[in-house]
Amino acid sequence: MKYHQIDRNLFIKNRKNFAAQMKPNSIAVFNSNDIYPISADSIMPFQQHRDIFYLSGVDQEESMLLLFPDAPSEKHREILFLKETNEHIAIWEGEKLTKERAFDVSGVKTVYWLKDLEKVFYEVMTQCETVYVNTNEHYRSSVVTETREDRFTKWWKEKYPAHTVAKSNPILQRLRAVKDAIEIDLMQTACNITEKGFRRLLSFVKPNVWEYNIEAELLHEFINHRSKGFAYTPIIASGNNANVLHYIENNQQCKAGDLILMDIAAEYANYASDLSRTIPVSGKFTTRQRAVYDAVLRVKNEATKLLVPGAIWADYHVEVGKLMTSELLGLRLLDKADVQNEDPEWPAYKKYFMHGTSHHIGLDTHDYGILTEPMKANMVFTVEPGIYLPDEGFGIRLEDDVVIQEKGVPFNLMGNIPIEAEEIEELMNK
Ligand SMILES: [Mn+2]
Repeated sequence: MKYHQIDRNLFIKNRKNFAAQMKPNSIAVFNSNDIYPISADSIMPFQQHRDIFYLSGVDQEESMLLLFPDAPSEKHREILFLKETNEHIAIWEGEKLTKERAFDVSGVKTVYWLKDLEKVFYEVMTQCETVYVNTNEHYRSSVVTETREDRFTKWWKEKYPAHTVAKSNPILQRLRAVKDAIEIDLMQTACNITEKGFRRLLSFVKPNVWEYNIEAELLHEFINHRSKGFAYTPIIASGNNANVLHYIENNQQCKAGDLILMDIAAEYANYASDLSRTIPVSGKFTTRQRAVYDAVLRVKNEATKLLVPGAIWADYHVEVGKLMTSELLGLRLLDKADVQNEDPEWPAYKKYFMHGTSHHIGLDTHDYGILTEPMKANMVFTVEPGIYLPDEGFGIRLEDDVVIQEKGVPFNLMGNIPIEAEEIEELMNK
């Protein structure tokens, strides 16, 4: 792990909060992700499942966390099962968690090796009535592989068919959506690393650089600051590529006079940041580009103010739609008739701004959070309006990550990252 060790009090609190929601005499289990194969003996870099990470800080494959708040034996209230390590294994596999290190990282006192799992699990299962299963109910999820969690669920259901099941996911969706101060610090670190990458670009971008040159500059800066790299596949889209919303080829040359839309951000300690900026290849916006840019920025600034405790995500989007409609009228991209005759299911502004304005962000870039429930303080959202103009050869999106406050406007974790057109131009021409 490149990141500094996280204060384990975060994980201790997270487990306490989860356990407080569990039914009497129940257990909950959380498994690591698998390491996914490529072919031959090639593998993908490991990415820990965010739920076991959230509840334990264990960032290692083949791990399992078991919570049993009503366990008759106190040492079984929290258990970690880990892949065995010793000095011998360490020579071949590199550093893995010892039982002492696992406690140090997670605060879980009882740590078994995986070879003891069946025996300990049998004892625990004879003492509990309900098992919390960790299914993935994220609103955007579409998973085709069988996860380690799925395999474990199949295994115990076959072996212990008489237990009741309950769902972990709704509890985690609600807990993970509201960030602890320790998490907000980690997210601020991710945003600060992103800022360093973006500032590096402002002096680097010139006509004829290639989109992948920009990607390489960012990755250099991110890894140099203890990030694993991009929090999500970066979008570096010059000219009309900006109008392909999920453009990730990043293989074109940036031409003088064009804009580059970049949706690029670092992760830190598995926490995501999510930034979008749009800059002129030549270091100067044209009058038309600038007019559209400022319109997007005004929508972003006004939309941010609507993220307050009690707001409902869908209603917020209706309000942002009104802000955007008024800007598009100002830019003469829409006229009054377009708005009067609009389909309420697909309002006129969606012709130029067809994606959502905000999503939860945290351990996942599109983080947990139940969108039909009112917003709360310490939820972290992106704000990312855009205007896409294929006929004019450019698209603009601006995006920051903000923390909802108990009172007043959200705190912008990206408040130090240049966004005003003048400042961008000035830094590019220095
Ligand atoms: Mn985003």
